[in-house]
Amino acid sequence: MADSVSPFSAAQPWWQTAVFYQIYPRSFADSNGDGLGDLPGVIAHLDYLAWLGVDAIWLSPCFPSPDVDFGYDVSDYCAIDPRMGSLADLDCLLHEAHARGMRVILDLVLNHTSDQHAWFQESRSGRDNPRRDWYLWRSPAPGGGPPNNWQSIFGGSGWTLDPASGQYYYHTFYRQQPDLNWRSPAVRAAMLAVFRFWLDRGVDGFRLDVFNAYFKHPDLPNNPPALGLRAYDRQHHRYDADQPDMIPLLNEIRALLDSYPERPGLGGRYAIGETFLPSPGKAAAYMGAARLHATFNFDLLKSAWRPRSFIEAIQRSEQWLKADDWPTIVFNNHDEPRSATRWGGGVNDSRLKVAAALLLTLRGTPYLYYGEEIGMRNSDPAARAQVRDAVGRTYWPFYKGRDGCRTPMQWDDSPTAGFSARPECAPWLPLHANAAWRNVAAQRQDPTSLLNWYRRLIELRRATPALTGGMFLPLTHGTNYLLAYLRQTTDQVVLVALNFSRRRQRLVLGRELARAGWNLLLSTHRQQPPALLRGSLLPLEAGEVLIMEMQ
Ligand code: TEU
Repeated sequence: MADSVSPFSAAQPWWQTAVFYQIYPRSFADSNGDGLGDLPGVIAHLDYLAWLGVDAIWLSPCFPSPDVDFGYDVSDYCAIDPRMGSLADLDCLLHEAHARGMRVILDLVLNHTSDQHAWFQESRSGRDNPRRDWYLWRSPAPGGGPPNNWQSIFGGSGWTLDPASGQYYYHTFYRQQPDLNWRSPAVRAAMLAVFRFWLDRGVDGFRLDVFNAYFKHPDLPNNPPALGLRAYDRQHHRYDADQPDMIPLLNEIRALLDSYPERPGLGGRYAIGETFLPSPGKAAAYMGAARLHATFNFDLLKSAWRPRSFIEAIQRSEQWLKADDWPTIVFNNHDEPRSATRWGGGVNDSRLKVAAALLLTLRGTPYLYYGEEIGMRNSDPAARAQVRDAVGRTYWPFYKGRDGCRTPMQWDDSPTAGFSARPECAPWLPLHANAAWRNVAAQRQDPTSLLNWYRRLIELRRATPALTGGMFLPLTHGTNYLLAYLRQTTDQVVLVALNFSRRRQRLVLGRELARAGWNLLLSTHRQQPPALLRGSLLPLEAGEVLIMEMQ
């Protein structure tokens, strides 16, 4: 069965041609009516994902967690949070996903544990504990106070004093997320055992949370000063991330992944890293045959809604990529305000259709975030007291935290929007007010909906080798309204033209392109390829997406 639905060419590995879909399990579907999403909820919606055309799922953490950082503070790496199900449910999810030709990758948060993890409990129990050096403990600086100037990205010093032992421990994130000491051979071995535990169960790979922060400089020197708004940004993170030791570790992780034989219809195991404090250069440096398959850089996500801004982000990335590197295209995740709110511009989804076309026709692996396909909007808490994501309380009202992009998936117009099995239950985060009309059920029925547009784009991508594997050749560079490019293999040339503006525009085609005949593959506005004006001007309606194949 897997083979019959596989779009993958022999030349490209599955993870390059796949469309990924990130599920934030707390918010996707609640099968037992406790207000929190769970694994059976995910299983119940696999047919929906298959209908949409998704090839792989990234599951945000579903391990036991005290929820200080909603799953990104893990208290046991080899178990499932009982509120979300069991190991048997995870096995069932893998089985059901694989039966549909879909892979599942798990989110490993290995830079830090929860302070409730047994390892940290032991480590903090005394200076002589054998696990003391599993974390970064240091005595106060000579005059007292934290050992150095490192900050927590979530606010305040990165060092918290443990009064019992008189020493500080370091945490890049909340104080309830102590950083592990990856220089300890025992930690390294324990973590590689975590990889093996899940690989042996059949998972298809991992997303590695802030992997490039695992190692800190062994001497813990002060970071040099920089210009920035937050205290965290007022230093160069020279010593608290991106240490050379990361490369041999990546080599080892990759060798471990590659030691698992390819499975018929599923292929090899994969790892994508979330680059901490990303730049295109860094993201490229951590990618490679003996490193990670892929890394996130968030330049496209951070782009303004302007063709020039996107083109520049793509060029910045391409300039660093080595011949065999493969980009990742991502507009949304569980940390950032939803693109529909950043770029959407009102209730009309036409801009989101342009964004979807970009996501699914650029060179690289597209990652969708749950609800993006129906244009879910951000929904920030109205008052500080309602904030669940603590960083939003720290910086209120300038930054309201990440709750707004984590609201429950909007399935239908029932009381919990179909999120929960129990209609009277209160979901862990309030539903967006637009759930009554912006939902999967309504959009599935409407052939002009954003949801059906995503589905058509994914289908087209699957059927069009130039879109999955072709070169990217930009046709527009500095224009304010139009973004156009070719995707090209030796056998196929596809032209993608996007009109970002609210007016009709004309794209100037070069002589060869103007002379060619074109078949329409997909358009938001028309059934036939447009007639060229004055021989070489391609007309585009306001907000139009036009994808054509050269005859
Ligand atoms: O995020 C890392 C990261 O860089 C975030 O601190 C980001 O800057 C922040 O979310 C913006 O508000 C990863 C996870 O994606 C995030 O959910 C976790 O909170 C964090 O690591 C700690 O595990």
